[in-house]
Amino acid sequence: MIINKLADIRTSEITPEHIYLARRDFMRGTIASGLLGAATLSSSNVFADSSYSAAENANKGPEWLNQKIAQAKADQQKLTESLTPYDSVTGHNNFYEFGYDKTDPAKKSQNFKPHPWQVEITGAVGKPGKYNLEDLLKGIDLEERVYRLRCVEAWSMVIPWVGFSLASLLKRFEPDSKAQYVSFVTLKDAKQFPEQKSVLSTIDWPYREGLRIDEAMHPLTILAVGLYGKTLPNQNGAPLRLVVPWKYGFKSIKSIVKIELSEHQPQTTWNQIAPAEYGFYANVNPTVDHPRWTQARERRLPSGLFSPNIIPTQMFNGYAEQVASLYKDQDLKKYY
Ligand SMILES: Nc1nc2c(c(=O)[nH]1)N[C@H]1C(S)=C(S)[C@@H](COP(=O)(O)O)O[C@H]1N2
Ligand SMILES: [Mo]
Repeated sequence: MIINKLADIRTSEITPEHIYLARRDFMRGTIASGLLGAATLSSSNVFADSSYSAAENANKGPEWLNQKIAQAKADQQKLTESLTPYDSVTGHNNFYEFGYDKTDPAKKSQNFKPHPWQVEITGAVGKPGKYNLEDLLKGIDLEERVYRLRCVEAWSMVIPWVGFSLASLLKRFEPDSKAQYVSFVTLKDAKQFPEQKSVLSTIDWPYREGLRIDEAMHPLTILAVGLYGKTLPNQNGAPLRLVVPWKYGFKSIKSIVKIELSEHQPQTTWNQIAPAEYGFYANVNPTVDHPRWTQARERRLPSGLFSPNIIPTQMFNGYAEQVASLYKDQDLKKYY
């Protein structure tokens, strides 16, 4: 199996970002000369890493988005960890609208329609409105961000997102002095999300998340529209999802249709279901355990029976230098 084979490749043997960027430059050339096609790509694929060729077969978004993604600026910060292979990033997901098994999102999201898409921005802003995704992204330059993603269930990945800072978007809507929090809502559509019609579901749909305004405005907080240089696969939250790399994965809400600025802390899905287990803040913290398991360690994917790949969890998921000051007066055991 590809995933197991990739698990054996050591970090020192590959330079993923380098390969990735070189590959992307190659892709740009191909798009420009109109040669894009599976046959051309596989025969000219000089890079051995199969995760990149897997990305070539990704579902293609609309042309305006493909073009924007192809022009994304490369990440300046270099993570030393290997990227998680494309197959794991897109084959092991949490997206409960499609089911509770890790492979359900990939299997059951193939008919999901992320285009056309509208996003409403409302609440404590000077200029509220509802926009087509294409109009929302007008004038916004995309960038690549290679981030760790740490799920509260103690597995993690390293994902090369393509997106833009949430702050750059919010500022255009002119948040006012009452804008202390930002909340996000996923699409509600039982025709497209099989679990939303399930009577047994513990989740009160739609999925909701939220951030404090300083967290939302932090330069590490992005909205992603792609990964691995391609449009976001449906299972990863197409067409637009939040990524907050220093918080547990459940904060990074998928397939967003509404962003609301408010004065009071919003209700969020997992906090509402089990407040003793999932806090509003949900900062990655190896010293505050989940009531039912330790948070001191994580399984970095791909991980198998014989190479579980267990690594220590870092404070704020390794982003302490950038974000610790946001919480300097806060007891992180109380505000978990
Ligand atoms: N709408 C929605 N967003 C969601 C979820 C979900 O079930 N529904 N799961 C969250 C959880 S628990 C995690 S770990 C991440 C997983 O993102 P990934 O599948 O792209 O790795 O998405 C988060 N965003
Ligand atoms: Mo998660």
